[in-house]
Amino acid sequence: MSTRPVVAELARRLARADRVLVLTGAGVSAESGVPTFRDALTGYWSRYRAEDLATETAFRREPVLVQRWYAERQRLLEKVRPNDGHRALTDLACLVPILTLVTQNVDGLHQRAGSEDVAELHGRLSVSRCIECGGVGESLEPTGDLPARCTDCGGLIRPGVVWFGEALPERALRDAEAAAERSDVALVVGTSGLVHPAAALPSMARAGGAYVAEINTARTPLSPDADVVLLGPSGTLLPALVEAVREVRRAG
Ligand code: BV8
Ligand code: ZN
Repeated sequence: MSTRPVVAELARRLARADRVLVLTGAGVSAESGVPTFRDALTGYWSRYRAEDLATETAFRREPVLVQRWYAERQRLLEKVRPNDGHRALTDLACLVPILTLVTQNVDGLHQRAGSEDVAELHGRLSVSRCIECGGVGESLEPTGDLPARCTDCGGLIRPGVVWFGEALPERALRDAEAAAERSDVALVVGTSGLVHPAAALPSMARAGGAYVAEINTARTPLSPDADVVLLGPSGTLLPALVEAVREVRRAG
């Protein structure tokens, strides 16, 4: 089914919206070459589930293994760039009065595309810190079978992400929930809707009266509660949506 009429209706709503919430997940970075969270465990890592590595328990039990996984993902980030979907969200922010960009991603690509004030619910992969003194900036790359340790206090070095079982950054979550409750339109882009509390934001937006549009290459558990589901890659659909908003504005 053509997405054109759905895009046109969504563009009309965006063009007259005061407040827009955008929630992104790993799918928005897929076209930059960043494996999505569910696809990140390939090759050597395919024997693990993300939930088994992205926890403090796993880290304390096998620090070298967990440091290796994050160090490999950090190295990948040095090779990738924002894609047209990231850039389209930066353009959209210039077309609506208040756009709140909330991401579950830890890759920093929204900021590299020019987005400002991004609410990073799950932290930032490129930041490493000591679990004892909180010192930042040291590499979490293990040396052989020895875990990476803080040169100041000898504590283990961890990635600056939010692990399962850890609380989300208070300010980011509070801003995200406030934006969800007050938004006129909510775009939910490239997320499987499986990780909480982020996954509750679209239903909070809907409860607050927002028009909820999901953009994804596949239907998800969030789809039934969305007003519209646009199936396709965000790197194509988001630029098309921004162009449609511009057309609505030109038509006046
Ligand atoms: C917490 C950092 C409490 C690590 C991540 C109910 C309420 C509260 C908590 C829970 C709850 N139920 C369960 C929980 C516990 C848990 C949870 O949600 N578990 C899940 C597995 C059921 N939640 C937590 O533990 C959270 N903490 O609640 O703490 C607390 C409170 C006070 C004090 C102490 C504790 C913490 C969750 C954060 C975990 N950390 N990341 C790391 O990166 O290693 S989450 C991780 O998943 C990534 O950040 C990722 O972004 C995120 C979500 O996944 P998605 O982004 O959706 O990615 P995914 O691969 O799943 O899907 C990709 C999608 O893109 C797909 O739909 C695909 O179709 C689509 N796609 C692909 N290509 C494209 C595309 N779409 C468009 N275009 C394309 N080209
Ligand atoms: Zn330290």
